Amino acid sequence: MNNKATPQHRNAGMSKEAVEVSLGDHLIYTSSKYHTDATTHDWFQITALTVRDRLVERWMETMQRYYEQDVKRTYYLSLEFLMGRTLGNAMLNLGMEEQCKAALYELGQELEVVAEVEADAALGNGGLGRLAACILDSMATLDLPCYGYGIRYEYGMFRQSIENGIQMEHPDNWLRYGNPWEFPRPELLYPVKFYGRVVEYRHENGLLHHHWVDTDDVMAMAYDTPVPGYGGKTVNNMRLWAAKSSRDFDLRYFNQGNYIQAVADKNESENLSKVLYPNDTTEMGRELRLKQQYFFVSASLQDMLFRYKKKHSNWVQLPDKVAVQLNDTHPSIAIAEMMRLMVDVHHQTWEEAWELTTRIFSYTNHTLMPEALETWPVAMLESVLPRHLQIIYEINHRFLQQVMHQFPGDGELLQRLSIIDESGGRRVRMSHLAIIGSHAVNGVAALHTELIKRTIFADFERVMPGKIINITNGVTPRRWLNQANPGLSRLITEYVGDVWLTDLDQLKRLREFADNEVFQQQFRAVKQANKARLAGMIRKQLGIEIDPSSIFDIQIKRIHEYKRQLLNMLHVITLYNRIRSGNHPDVMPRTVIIAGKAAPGYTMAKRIIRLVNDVAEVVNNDQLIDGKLKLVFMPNYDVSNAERIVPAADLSEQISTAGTEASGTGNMKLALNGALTICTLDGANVEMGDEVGTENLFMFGLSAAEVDLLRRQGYDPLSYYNGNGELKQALDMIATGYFCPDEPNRYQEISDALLKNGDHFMLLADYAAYIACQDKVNELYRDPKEWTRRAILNVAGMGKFSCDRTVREYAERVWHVAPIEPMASEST
Ligand code: B1N
Repeated sequence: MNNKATPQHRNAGMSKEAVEVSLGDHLIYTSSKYHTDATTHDWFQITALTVRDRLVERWMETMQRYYEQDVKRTYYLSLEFLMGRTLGNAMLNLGMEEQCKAALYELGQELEVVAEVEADAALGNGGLGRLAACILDSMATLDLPCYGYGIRYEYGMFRQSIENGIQMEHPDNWLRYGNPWEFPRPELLYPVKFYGRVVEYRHENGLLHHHWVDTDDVMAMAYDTPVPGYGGKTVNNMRLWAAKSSRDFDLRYFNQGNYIQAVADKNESENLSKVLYPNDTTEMGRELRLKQQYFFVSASLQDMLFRYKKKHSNWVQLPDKVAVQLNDTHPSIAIAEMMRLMVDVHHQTWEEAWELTTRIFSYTNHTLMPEALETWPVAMLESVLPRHLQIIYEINHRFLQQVMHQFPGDGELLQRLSIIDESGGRRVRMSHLAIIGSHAVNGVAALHTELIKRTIFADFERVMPGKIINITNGVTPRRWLNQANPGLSRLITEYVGDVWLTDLDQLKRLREFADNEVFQQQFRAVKQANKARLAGMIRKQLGIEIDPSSIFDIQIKRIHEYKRQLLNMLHVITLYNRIRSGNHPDVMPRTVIIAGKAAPGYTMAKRIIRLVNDVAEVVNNDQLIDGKLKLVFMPNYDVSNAERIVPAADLSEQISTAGTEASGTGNMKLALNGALTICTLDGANVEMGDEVGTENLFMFGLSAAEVDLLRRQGYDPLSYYNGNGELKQALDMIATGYFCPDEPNRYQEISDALLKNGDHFMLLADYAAYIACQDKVNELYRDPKEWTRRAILNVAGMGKFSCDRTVREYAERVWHVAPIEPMASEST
């Protein structure tokens, strides 16, 4: 390497002694502390910096290599990156864990304790944000050039506590102790415009030009975080933008001598990156949210065009150097922004700009839920982004023109396809903009893709057949198996080698050991140890004693009616009634664990959390139950808690109404860690069944087609209620306040939702099948060998669900990018 500023790799075979020296240096020169004064936070900070130093070398080398080779880069635009903790992952990827552990030990510290004080980077709500994090991990591991672009929220996903059974939200001040992984780039600033008006003038060449003027500007400042791949050769960049007030904006007031107002306004513009919206699969049309979207999109596009311009003098090659993936519609204003930059700022013709734009962009759809499909009021766009609204009109006009030629005389088709929804208050449909402006649109599981093609995007499938494709989600086996479950990882490696870390299909070689008694025993011992550890956590955190030999029946995900935590509760109450009746001696001891956050404004979801806690209070303290059934609500579900809960699961609950969960990714993590799945035919569950054999899953309930048919025929929940004694009993207990005698009608709305208001998610229709399926779970658990055999077959069948496979599909089918071989090591 000829660049003198690039350090030589010092990390090759970094010894325990070298780590110790580095820790000592950072203790003095970074923390300015004596050994005896250092807090656990200090130890974390200096350990992170020691690891970071090694990362930075490879990061700079990677960036330089990309620059020199002028590679095609993929830009992953996402409003959410749910990264969790970084230290463990960074050590694993660099192969430094043993040395760090030993060096800290020499200094009197436990790595496990030190690592626990790292705050999660919780810049996401759930599956969509965690998928973005998994995709970055795979991109780096596969040596694919990638930049994650998003927002550096000052406050991430709220912290949840439970007080008297009720969810309380607390701000997530994750940056309070500093973030050792980020590099602020105060020099890397872009202006982002808002509001103002558009002036037109005719250029001397006769073309009409548009100027967006009198805007309120906010500056976007970059913070970079290294994203290492496994093996640590490629380290990509995640660039998150923070809002800074613009000097121009302030000056207007300063000049008027209004100092206080100027400083107050400065804070206001910095509110843009203050906090993550805590809504998962439900959209709220707030102006601040639209501004967040445009803020990071505008900064990211300016940044990528700036990078391109360093190597190119015209735009012809842009699509050969840039691919942009839109993580749902949240960043889809990027399509209008790219057109604006190309046409207004860089003076390309509309046709040239459109060709470039559609070759660059692609869009992932993550939901069919109508309430999650983003639309913005035309009036709001007109005020916040007036030029973009004009551009959207023009895109729409040209698109509809083309459809009109293709399908003459079908006015309704045009209305349905239009970006502008004219029914009841004019709104801009962002998914239509995203589809029209992209060359590929994908769903996230086979069933989901079929459904979007048949329902919400059926007209697009007709006018642009082939544009919608499926790319099934996946999860990174590095975090979700190797890091989260060292016991199982070691065991797997012992039997089939460690290639599974980067080639998860290798897990299929475990099939030959599924009947092997020694392997089964070892597999069970690992699960037992993980369950004991979780039982310890629950005892310590909640003071609840659970039986580590009971079935650990686990549902961890956002609380949402479509995910049907309530159906799970109906089963718990049914079990409770059966045990109390004394007529069911065959019920195996079971611990039902539920965790997840409810959006703060989602009343029904918060009510469900309260019900779980009320039921738990009654069940866990009933002498007649004699410990055979426990119900635990674990507060504050996040990535780090998931890493402890997932490895301890026997049973994974994936029970959404068929046709509602786009994919699910928790389903994959739990099965990968040896849980058996009880599930509906929804999302990626269907493909999990294909991979492991449906005989090795507990599948039940209506299919998506049956749900649809039943709804059309007229679904009557009362007929199920009246026809099933156990169901009636369970529902009556909820409705009459059995679990809340101090306020008997506390759950009236829950009962009404199911019995009077149509039971939209068809819990009652699926109840009997669910209970029958849980009975099979109960039976199988009596037979530990058979249970373990199936659990092994589940792990063995999870190869497909590595997000390395997911990313390879995007790379080949959507982004058209190839791995960039790292240079041979230059270590001395
Ligand atoms: O995306 C995940 C899927 O596995 C889940 O099935 C799906 O529910 C999830 C608006 C969303 N879809 N839509 C969102 C998140 C935040 C927001 O403000 C919508 N999340 C999903 C990954 O594909």
